[in-house]
Amino acid sequence: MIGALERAHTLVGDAERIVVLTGAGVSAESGVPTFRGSGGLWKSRRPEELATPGAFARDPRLVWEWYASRRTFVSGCVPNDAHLALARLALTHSATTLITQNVDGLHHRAAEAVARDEDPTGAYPLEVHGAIHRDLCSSCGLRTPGRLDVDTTSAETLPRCDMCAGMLRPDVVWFGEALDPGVIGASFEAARLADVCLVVGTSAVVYPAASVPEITHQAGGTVIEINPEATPLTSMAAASLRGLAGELVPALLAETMIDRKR
Ligand code: BJW
Ligand code: ZN
Repeated sequence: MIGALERAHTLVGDAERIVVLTGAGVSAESGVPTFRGSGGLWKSRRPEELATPGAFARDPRLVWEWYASRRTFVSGCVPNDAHLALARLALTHSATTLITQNVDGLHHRAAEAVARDEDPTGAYPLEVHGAIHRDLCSSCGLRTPGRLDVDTTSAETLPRCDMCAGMLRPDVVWFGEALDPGVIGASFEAARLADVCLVVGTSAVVYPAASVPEITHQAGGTVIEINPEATPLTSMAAASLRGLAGELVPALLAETMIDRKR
């Protein structure tokens, strides 16, 4: 374990360009449930059954119920030490690209907390799967801030667009839907140029996001993984740190940032 942390520390310390890909595990210690594994189910349904356009077309009330409860829940969660350490890295080391699959907004809030009176935008992540606190009109495509008090009593009470009265949905990317080409394109380009791709708390099974570390690896860069469990990426990782993001990310980056100041 100590060997892997030391190796990862050297790799990050020597890297000029760093890409970070995060998944649900980075927010687990903030209390946000992950998707897969124990506790990753919602009313015994798998994400693949609910996070689809077909599920929304069939039963928008059920899908809204899931998203409204998660939206309310994450609004009460706070960034943990992993989010904060990553925001500090992105603010102090401008050649860092933070990419998240999470829709919970906790990286944004960490950036704002760490930047204080400075500009936080350099630590805002590329959110490849969207944001749960925004709505998207399924008819006209307008994006608007989402409300917390979504009335999921019946299909008739679900939120409607102010502009066209079309049905609103959460502004997230479901299975079978295309990711924003600008956002995933920028992610792939950063991955191609990166010396190191640090992958934190993702099962790395959902594509195209899971291609990010593969692209860095194929382009000659190095992959470092932080996860309590092995993943499909483990075999290509130069260092696999087994443990919790809230402990290992600060342990890795605090030392790295001290070294960078020397
Ligand atoms: C900790 C921890 C702690 C716990 N510290 N770690 C290639 C091959 C096969 C399939 C495909 C392919 N390309 C595309 C597909 C299809 C599909 C896909 O990938 N399917 C696979 C599942 C088989 N992909 C898509 O459909 C994508 N769209 C697409 O490809 O479109 C093509 C297209 C082109 C043009 C026109 C039209 C279409 C879209 C994928 C969208 C995924 N959306 C979701 C829901 C978002 C909204 C919401 O939040 O509800 O995104 S699904 C869900 O999975 C969510 C997550 O972002 C994503 C990834 O999950 P994540 O983050 O990895 O979480 P978990 O739970 O899986 O893992 C947590 C990890 O944390 C675990 O490893 C734990 O061990 C660890 N952990 N505690 C550190 N404290
Ligand atoms: Zn509309």
